Amino acid sequence: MPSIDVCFSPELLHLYNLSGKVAVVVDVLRATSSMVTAFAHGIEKIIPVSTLDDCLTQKQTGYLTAAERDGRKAEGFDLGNSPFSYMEENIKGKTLIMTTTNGTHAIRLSAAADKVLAGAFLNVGKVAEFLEAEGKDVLVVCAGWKGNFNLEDTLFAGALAERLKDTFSAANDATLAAQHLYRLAQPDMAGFLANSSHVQRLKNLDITEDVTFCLREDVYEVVPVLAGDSLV
Ligand code: 3SL
Repeated sequence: MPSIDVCFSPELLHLYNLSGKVAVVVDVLRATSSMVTAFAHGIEKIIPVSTLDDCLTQKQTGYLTAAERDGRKAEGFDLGNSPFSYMEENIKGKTLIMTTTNGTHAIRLSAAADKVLAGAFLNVGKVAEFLEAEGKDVLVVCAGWKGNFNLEDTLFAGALAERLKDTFSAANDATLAAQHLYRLAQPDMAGFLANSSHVQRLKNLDITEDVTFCLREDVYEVVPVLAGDSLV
């Protein structure tokens, strides 16, 4: 039986061997939720980059740019990091170069895996189906916040492990902890996360609708997969 493991922060990735595994990178609030929303609304390609400079230098005619730092849209870019910005008609068929505080960097750091997927509550069911079809060991890479643990990405890891509990074994205590937390949180995920750091950070920026939306499960059927430098 393949196993599912959880890396709580990109800073811990050096402890894991990604080779032969499928990495599911998650940044529930909000990078991977926005990416999944963008694909569900017809974006063709997303190039995740780590820095604001990379985002500008890789821009080509017809490409859109998106940049977020510390929760705010960065100056000089087309879009920020709200999933609601990716529900617009004008993103259809476009390529987006995107940089966010944690999520895009976590994707770049996971590139050594056999496959890299973008996961979110919004597409958790489809991610689980993809992983079952693939049948390889899985590492959920939580984007966290600037190297630190966060609750929302851990809850996603728990949700995914729950969906896969009959077909994947828990690799270790990290997976079991994520599953326990998810079970505790599930009756009221928003309430469970109310005092969490990033929910508070976004609340201070008056961003609350995004949080409610990003906690919804199985809204979209897309699974963004890294192909070279781009999610497709
Ligand atoms: O850290 C990230 O990658 C972002 O998702 C953070 S925010 O939700 O846009 O503030």
